[in-house]
Amino acid sequence: MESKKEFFLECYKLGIIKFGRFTLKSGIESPFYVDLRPLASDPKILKNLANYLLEMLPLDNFDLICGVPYAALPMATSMSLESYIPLIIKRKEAKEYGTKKMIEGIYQKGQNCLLVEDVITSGKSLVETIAEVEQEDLKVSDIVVVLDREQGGKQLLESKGFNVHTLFNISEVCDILQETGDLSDDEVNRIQDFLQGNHVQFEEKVKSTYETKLELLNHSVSIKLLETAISKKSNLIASADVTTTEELLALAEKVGPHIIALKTHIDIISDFEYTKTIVPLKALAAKHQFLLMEDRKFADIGNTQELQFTSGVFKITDWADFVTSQVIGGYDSLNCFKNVGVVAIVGMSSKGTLTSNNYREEALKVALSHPNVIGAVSQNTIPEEILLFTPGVNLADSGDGKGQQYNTPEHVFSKLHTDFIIVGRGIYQSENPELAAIEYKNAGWDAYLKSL
Ligand code: 5BU
Repeated sequence: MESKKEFFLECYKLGIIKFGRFTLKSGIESPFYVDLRPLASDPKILKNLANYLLEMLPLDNFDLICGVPYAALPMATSMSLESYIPLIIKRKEAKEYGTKKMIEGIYQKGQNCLLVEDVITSGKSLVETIAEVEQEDLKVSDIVVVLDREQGGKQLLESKGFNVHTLFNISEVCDILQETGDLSDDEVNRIQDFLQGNHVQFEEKVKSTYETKLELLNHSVSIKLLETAISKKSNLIASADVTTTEELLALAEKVGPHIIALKTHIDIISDFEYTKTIVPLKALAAKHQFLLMEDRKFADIGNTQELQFTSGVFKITDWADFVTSQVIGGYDSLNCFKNVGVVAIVGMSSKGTLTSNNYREEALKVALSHPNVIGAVSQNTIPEEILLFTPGVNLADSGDGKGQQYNTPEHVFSKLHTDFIIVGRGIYQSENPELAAIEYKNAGWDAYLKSL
């Protein structure tokens, strides 16, 4: 092979680095812009690149190769072809249907996976990718990078104990291009100045403990929920989607000690009578110290919601500690829920839901600004100012054949930073609902601790 310098110049000819003034994603103005994707369009260069990268590495250490999507995918593929180390593919987003797998390909737990990245800046996407690969019980010890922008990412990863191998860094690239006359001395100085002042730090998002949230939040229902979670070491809400008073009370009695709240769909109880259903239910809630969450999903104008909340046979206002509501009726439609907490429906768990990015963003604005709102139901992370409730949790199934999509407690805590999991059929349809509640309580608590 030619020298590394000659090889770089060949790559440079493909237009992978541009000099001038560029505004980066972060808003920072940079004197250079790097895009290594053109390398994949020249087969000879791509093959040589793979071999240069492989040459730097202790290849015996790796069972698998994985590229960080998307630019590094062809590089990882070529490295796999040249080295016969099997390739796995990391998705950018989990599959919408079925398994929610983040990694495709054949692999076994405990295998060591080499990560390939095209450009390293802050190290953010690598840190995220590593977490996702480790989530599949794979190990990561080494990362190979084509170009280091020398903005702190390499040091960050090294401080976390990873070996980071870089083929080129921006300083040596500047030297080469200064030598060939492609870059003037002035330009080189400008780049050096930029690099000195631009070590990008990114905030690794950490999940707050229930104790921290307790200090942060002040709605009485949020406080009660958090205090109950801490004292019971539970973040479990059981969804009692049963259809008779007898089943409802029996379930509440069994799971009561292990949950922080019981979620009802009170309108599915066929023999509902306030005195026979609600009075004993409230007694059980007091006995076992759990809150009552009525999953009414109000979705009307304020006046109608107020009537649905206070009147009819259910008189939800008299007994529920908190209720769910759509926010489709707008901010004012939530004004009537003065004496309870509101959990706003921001995103739904069902396949094909219309709660798109755009909708969720607007729904969150309402939720975050309304004083009655204590939290949101969503399948995405939300700001810390309100609590996140996540249904669609099941340890055994990935769906129900009717559109429900399930995740594990582990997934919703580590990925969504949820606060509370909601489990329905996983508990009430189990042969022993009490044992199932304990299992979900423990799984939820372990996942919470792990996510901190
Ligand atoms: P499951 O049996 O664990 O699938 O029950 C989930 C419960 O959560 C059920 O009562 C639903 O009405 C509720 N739910 C949901 O599953 N997904 C959502 O997005 C919303 C509510 Br909002």
